[in-house]
Amino acid sequence: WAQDCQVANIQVMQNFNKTMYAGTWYAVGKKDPDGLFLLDNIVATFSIGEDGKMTATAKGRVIILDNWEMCAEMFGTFEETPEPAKFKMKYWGAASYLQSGNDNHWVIDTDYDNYAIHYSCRVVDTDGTCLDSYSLIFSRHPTGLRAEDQPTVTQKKLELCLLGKYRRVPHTGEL
Ligand code: ODT
Repeated sequence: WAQDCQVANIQVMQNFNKTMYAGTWYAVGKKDPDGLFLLDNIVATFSIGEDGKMTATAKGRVIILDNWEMCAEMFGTFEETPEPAKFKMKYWGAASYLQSGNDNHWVIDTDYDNYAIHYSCRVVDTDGTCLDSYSLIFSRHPTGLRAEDQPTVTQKKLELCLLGKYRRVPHTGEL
């Protein structure tokens, strides 16, 4: 298998089914981008509209203005691409001082019922590797990943060239 760290060679979920992906996911692991935004208690809920388009809301604890902590309510719309598991995510916050932007949103792998691995490269370096990425490990269960899903997730982290770069995302039930 190829682990050359080229963004263009990253394998994504085959035959991605957004209807099965819909619903609530709890972030249990995160590799942060430059300029970290979402800290912990991150929960994302995906929906498919009548027009077939995917949208999402996300909540999480954030730090803004360097040291102000709050619970952020975020919204996202997803533009499809020729590859079903690769989206463009336009996002913004319920409040104007929250982050907004347009990121890649790739679903690397999921079994739809237990785990999902998300990846976003914001800046591709001149050598084709990623200069600024973030990635979330999602579970359908706030308590974390099932033991049997951990080897799969570890393998995907390795393929993303991000093994060892994730931190645990706690769910303290504060939100
Ligand atoms: O935490 C960071 O530093 C980067 C976070 C990017 C902003 C996320 C905005 C969420 C918009 C609505 C929800 C979408 C669900 C997304 C799932 C994964 C990406 C966060």
